[in-house]
Amino acid sequence: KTKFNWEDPFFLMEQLSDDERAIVAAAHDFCQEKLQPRVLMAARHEKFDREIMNEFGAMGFLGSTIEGYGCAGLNYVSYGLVAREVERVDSGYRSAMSVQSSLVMHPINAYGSEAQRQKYLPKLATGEWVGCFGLTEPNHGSDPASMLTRAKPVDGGFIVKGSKMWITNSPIADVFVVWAKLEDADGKVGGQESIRGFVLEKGMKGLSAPKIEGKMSLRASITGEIVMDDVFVPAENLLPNVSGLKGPFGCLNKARYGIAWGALGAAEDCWHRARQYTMDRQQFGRPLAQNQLIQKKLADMQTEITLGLQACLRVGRLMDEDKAVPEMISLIKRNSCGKSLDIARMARDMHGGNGIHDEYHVIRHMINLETVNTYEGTHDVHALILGRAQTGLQAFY
Ligand code: TGC
Ligand code: FAD
Repeated sequence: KTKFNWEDPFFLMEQLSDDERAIVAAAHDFCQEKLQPRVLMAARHEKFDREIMNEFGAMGFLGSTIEGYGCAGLNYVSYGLVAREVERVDSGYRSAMSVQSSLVMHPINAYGSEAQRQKYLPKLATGEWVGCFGLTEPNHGSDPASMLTRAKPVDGGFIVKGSKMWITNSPIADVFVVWAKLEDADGKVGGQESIRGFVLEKGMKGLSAPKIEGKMSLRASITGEIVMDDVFVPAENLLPNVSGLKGPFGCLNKARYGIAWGALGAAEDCWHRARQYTMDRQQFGRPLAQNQLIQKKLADMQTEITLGLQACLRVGRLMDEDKAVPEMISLIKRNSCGKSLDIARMARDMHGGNGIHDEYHVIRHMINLETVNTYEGTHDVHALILGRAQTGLQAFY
């Protein structure tokens, strides 16, 4: 007779192939054995351990959906399952992995020349090189079409000028995928269709990436600016096969999909910790978990996580069948982030005073999820994408 499994109510694991289950097991063990013991001090002291990128590389986590060039060639469901395991430990570690995979390796693979693929992908796959993705600017976040970064054609290449803000991995990056508007011969730029991708490299004259200090969220991930002060970029570093916002947005589709799985991993960690804590802690002569209010919160967490994971699996299967469209990804990115943030706040509350201490982990997830709910399109921007798709009415402008 079928029994209810409180941790996996709809038997998600049974819906996976043998290979996918093996990937979950390997990723889970790696994350719990190698990442979990480091995260408390990393977040407390705001230190990203660069070595983690090489360890991700050795596990096959970097650019894992790419075929060839030293990449694992996994399907999108597996990519999501790995993101969930990494983010069960910390959203910052998942960030480092998803930027490298979806926002740096994917555009080089999808929009780059064969020479660019050969040059960059193998070293990014092992973690020997770290990459970052520069779209957001100090004054242009939700509206990247208004970006001010410019590329001026010159003999043999381009002069790139501008600055990017809030860039994951930039202070330690070797490779910078940067989006800029290409000027015409008269020094003019058109609309979003003039946006092009450029691959910059550490050491180029005029390029710097200062760290942003004082982040209260995602402290185990390193974030910085990208400052481009008339950087000469050789012609062969232009990504030749895409122009317009569909270039960066094509990358964001992949990363947002991974975030949808990942955020639920963080939520699961909060749920499991809140359940255990309230079963162990006694108040008024009985476990906290014996109170109706506490059980309702646990039931709400279980419900949202279970439904959210089924949605991620469905979209992952559609991605693997090449049938997913961006609105589906907006729906799950928004749902997973918003629900996970609510769950983390609830778990923090259920831990009482202890909940504000980092050794109980829930407050770290909670403040991380504030970023996850904001980056890659805020919760409200994804609502507007979905609103536009069902009404045909543009609410952004
Ligand atoms: P819009 O008119 O909607 O579109 C312009 C062109 O882009 C195409 N497009 C897409 N293509 C592929 N995938 C998508 N998801 C696409 N969305 C749009 C569209 O078809 C059109 O192409 P074409 O050929 O017809 O010209 O552009 P808009 O300016 O109205 O955009 C509005 C809006 C708000 C939806 C968009 O700008 C948006 O999504 N804003 C959010 C910005 C964002 O997500 N930034 C993320 C920065 S990277 C980051 O946060 C990394 S954190 C990483 C980590 O640490 O994990
Ligand atoms: P704004 O766009 O100024 O938005 C502020 C508020 O206004 C939000 O609540 C938003 O929902 C709301 N809003 C905006 N427009 C509308 C509208 N039309 N209608 C209603 N409400 C609206 N970017 C990168 O390019 N690469 C990275 O690697 C990267 N990593 C990041 C790491 C961290 C830790 C953080 C915090 C951010 C990162 N980002 C990165 C930037 C991130 O994508 C942006 O912060 C995000 O897109 C929001 O842009 P913004 O901060 O400029 O906010």
